[in-house]
Amino acid sequence: MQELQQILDQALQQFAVIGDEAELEQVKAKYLGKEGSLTVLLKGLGKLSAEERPAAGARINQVKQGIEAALQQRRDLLQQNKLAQKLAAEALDVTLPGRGLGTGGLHPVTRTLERIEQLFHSLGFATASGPEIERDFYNFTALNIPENHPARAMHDTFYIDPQHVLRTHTSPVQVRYMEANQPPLKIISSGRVYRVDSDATHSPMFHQVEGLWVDEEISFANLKGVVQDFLQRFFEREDLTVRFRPSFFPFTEPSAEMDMSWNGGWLEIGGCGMVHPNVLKHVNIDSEKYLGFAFGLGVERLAMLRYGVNDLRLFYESDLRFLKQFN
Ligand code: 2NL
Repeated sequence: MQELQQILDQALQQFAVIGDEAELEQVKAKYLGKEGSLTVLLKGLGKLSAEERPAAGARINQVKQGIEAALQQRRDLLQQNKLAQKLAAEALDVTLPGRGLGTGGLHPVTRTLERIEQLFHSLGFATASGPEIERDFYNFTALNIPENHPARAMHDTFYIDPQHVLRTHTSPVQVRYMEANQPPLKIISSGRVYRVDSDATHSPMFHQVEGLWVDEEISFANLKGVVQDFLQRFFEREDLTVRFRPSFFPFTEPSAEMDMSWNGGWLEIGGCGMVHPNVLKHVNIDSEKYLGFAFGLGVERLAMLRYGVNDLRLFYESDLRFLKQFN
């Protein structure tokens, strides 16, 4: 029984220096495994006399319990240490300064649209808006572009179904507004428009702003004054002038292309004209009593000129290196 005490002492000593859980389980086998020293002693009980057997058995079991208790204690300790290490490694320093949130910013085309609207509001224009999926009637027919007119093909329109298109200009918004309101009307409509077209200077989706002023005495002179005033303010150039060249649009008569002075030359900036009497008739406005002017400007074009961007596609590539420069 001297031997039992030695086994217990040895086991406790060995357990006390083991730092690894797997190793601990291996060492356990040395005592409690199939060939373990305690197991061997237990098996040997059979050789003892019936009188000796109960006391010896009790002693061996006592030592066995001692070893198992020491083993469990060591296991708990190793697990505690492991947890403590993990917590230390993953500790958060709550006193560190935050990383901050990205503040984001407005797209240059959105900024340009907001600037355009603000300037026209200051000139007394209200804003009208309408659907991007538009009925054939509002996009074409009401604008004096009849069935089978080449303009419908000219626009290279995205058709939703035979009666509905992605609007090819913002004019249908103004048609709807004229339908619902009586003159005097002084509005702009701006937003996305769509045409089947894609290269360095054309995107299948782009933005337009159109203006419309309908009243009893409205002239080309008013039109030129409004457009020039707007462009001067938009580009912050008081010396900027506007030039009209005769042109054709089905929805205006007479019609003109608008150029503005730029670096000693002229730059085409949009189109305009006096609202065609047929357009007024479609919305039940008395074309004998009222007349109006209308114009259209390309928003991307204005943004490119103002910001010095040379490729339209940059606006639609979502490259933050480009977009961040505007905020
Ligand atoms: C361009 C040309 C233009 C209009 C748009 C218009 C709208 C109504 C009636 C008559 Cl409701 N006209 N809009 C008129 C002339 C030209 O846009 O080059 N846009 C970028």
